[in-house]
Amino acid sequence: MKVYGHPMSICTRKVLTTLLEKGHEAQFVLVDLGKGEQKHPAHLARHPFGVVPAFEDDDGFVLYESRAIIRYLDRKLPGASLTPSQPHAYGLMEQFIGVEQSYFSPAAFKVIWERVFKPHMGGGAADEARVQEGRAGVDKVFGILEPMLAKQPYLAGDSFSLADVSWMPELEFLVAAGEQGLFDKHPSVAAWWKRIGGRPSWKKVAHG
Ligand SMILES: N[C@@H](CCC(=O)N[C@@H](CS)C(=O)NCC(=O)O)C(=O)O
Repeated sequence: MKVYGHPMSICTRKVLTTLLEKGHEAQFVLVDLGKGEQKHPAHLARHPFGVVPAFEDDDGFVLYESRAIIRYLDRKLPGASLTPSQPHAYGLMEQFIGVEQSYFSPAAFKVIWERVFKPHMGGGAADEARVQEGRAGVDKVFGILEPMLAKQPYLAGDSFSLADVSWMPELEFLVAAGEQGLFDKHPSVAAWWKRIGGRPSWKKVAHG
């Protein structure tokens, strides 16, 4: 198996975490975003939208979109399932993958871009209005998660699932962006992040 991506990419990190959770090794092929390699013809042949990650299975099957890839890996690979079989838990997992994509990620990315990626790329001063907008969006999402995570340890219920995996990269970058205060305001969200962020898979993806 091959993963084409970048180690700092939020979406690539979801795929790498899933592979580690499943105990499976894949070849990592760097697509250097700093050099614009995601727009080169060789990568566009794998991912027509010119972003990362892309994935290639041993039989040559190619897939893109991080959330599709993690569902595929969980279904295909042996090891503990990251998809609950109980219908309510399954529904919650899908709901929170959707919440991450539709509400959390757009808000969190505003903060992460302005505070982490933009300075890293020499993009100049942060747009503080955009940071505030993103912060308000994250605060709203955390406020919705808070009462639920006060009653259950993971997004889908009692067990860790692909839903938790899909939130991990942005949670880590929010802390790196100096937003620990947003977690402190929502103690059950903070406890959940501590629980999932302490998993060996995530520690390896984020810190090597
Ligand atoms: N919906 C896609 C998003 C992919 C995406 O936006 N990837 C970013 C890195 S996390 C990227 O390649 N950015 C480079 C660019 O936009 O040119 C997924 O989940 O895989």
